[in-house]
Amino acid sequence: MARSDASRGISAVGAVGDDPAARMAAEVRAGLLTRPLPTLPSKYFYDDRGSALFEDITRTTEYYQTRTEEALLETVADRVIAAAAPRELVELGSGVGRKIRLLLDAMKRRGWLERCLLFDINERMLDQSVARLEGDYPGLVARGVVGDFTEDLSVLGPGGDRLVLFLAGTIGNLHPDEVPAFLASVARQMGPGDGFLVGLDLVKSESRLHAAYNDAAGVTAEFNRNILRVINDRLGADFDPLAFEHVAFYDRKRQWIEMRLRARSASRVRIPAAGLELDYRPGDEIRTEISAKYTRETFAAKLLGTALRVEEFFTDPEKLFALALLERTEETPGR
Ligand code: AVJ
Repeated sequence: MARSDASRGISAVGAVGDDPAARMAAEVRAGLLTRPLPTLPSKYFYDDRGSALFEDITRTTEYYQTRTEEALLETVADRVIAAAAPRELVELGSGVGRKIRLLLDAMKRRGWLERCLLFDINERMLDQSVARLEGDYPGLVARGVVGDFTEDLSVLGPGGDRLVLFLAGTIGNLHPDEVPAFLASVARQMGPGDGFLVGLDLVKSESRLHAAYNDAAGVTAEFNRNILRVINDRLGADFDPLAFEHVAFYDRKRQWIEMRLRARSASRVRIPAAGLELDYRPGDEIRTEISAKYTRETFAAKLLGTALRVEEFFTDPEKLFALALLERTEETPGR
C-alpha cells in the first residue's frame, strides 16, 4: 500500500518513506491516461501560488463558503467544544489555519487547551501555522504533518479526548463513493466519544453554485490552470496553461461541481518525469476537481458502518453550508 507521501515531520511526528515526486509522477501519469475523461488529483492545486490563489477565491463575492463557515463556527464553537470536551484538536487540510483559532479560543475559555495537530499538503503553510499557533497560544503544543490525509492517518496515533476537524467542504473533493471508507479511516484514529467536525457545502440553487466556481474576476480560472504550472515545475512538463480554458459546471444528478481544463488549441505536451508525451486537440478536457454538495440526508447515508453518528447538524440561516458534529460510537469502524 502507498504510504503517506512525505511526512517530513515538521516536528516529532513519525516520518514516512516514499519519494513524493515519484508518487506525483505516477498519479499524474495514471490520471492523464484515464479514458474517457483524463483527470488530475485536485490536491496538486496547492503549491504556494495555488494556496494563495485559493485564499483569493475565498475573498471573491461569489464564493460564499469560507465566510459562511467562519460565521457559523463563531456561533457554534462553544457548543461544539462543550459537546466534544476535547483536549486535542486535529485539523485535516488546515490551510492558512484561521478557523481552528475559533475552536482553540473556545477550549481556552474552558481551560482545556493542550494539544493541536495540523495535517496539510503544503509544508510552508504548515510550518507557518504551527509556529504562529504556538506563539499565540502559550502552553499549547502544536505539531504539523505534511502529507495526503486520504493515504495514511495512522501517524495521528490512537484517539481519546480528540476533536478532528475537516472544514471548508474539502470532503467534497472526495468522490462520494470513497467517503465512507475515508470517514471510517478517521474514526479508527478516534476513541469512543471523540468528536469529528465536518464542514459541508450544501445542495442549493444551480446558479449560486455555478457563480461560486465561475467568479467574474477569473480567480478560479487562474487557480484551475495553476495545476498545470505545478506539473511543469515538479515534473519538468511544458504545458502552456493559457492554452487551456477554465470550465466549471454543476452536475445536478451527481450533485457535484466539476472543474475541467479544456484545450483551446492543438498542442503537444511532454511530461518527462511521468514518461508522457500527449497530443491535445481543441476541445479536449481534463477533469481537475469535483466538489460534491450534500444534504443532511445524503451525508448521513455515508455514515453507515463507519462507527460515526451525527450528534449535531448546524447550518447558517440561509442553509448554504453546514457543520456536522459527529461522535465516535463504540462500534468498530468497518468499510
Ligand atoms: C477548498 C476544496 C473546498 O471545493 O470549493 C474553490 C476548492 N475549488 N474553488 C472547493 C475550490 C474551486 C474548494 N475546497
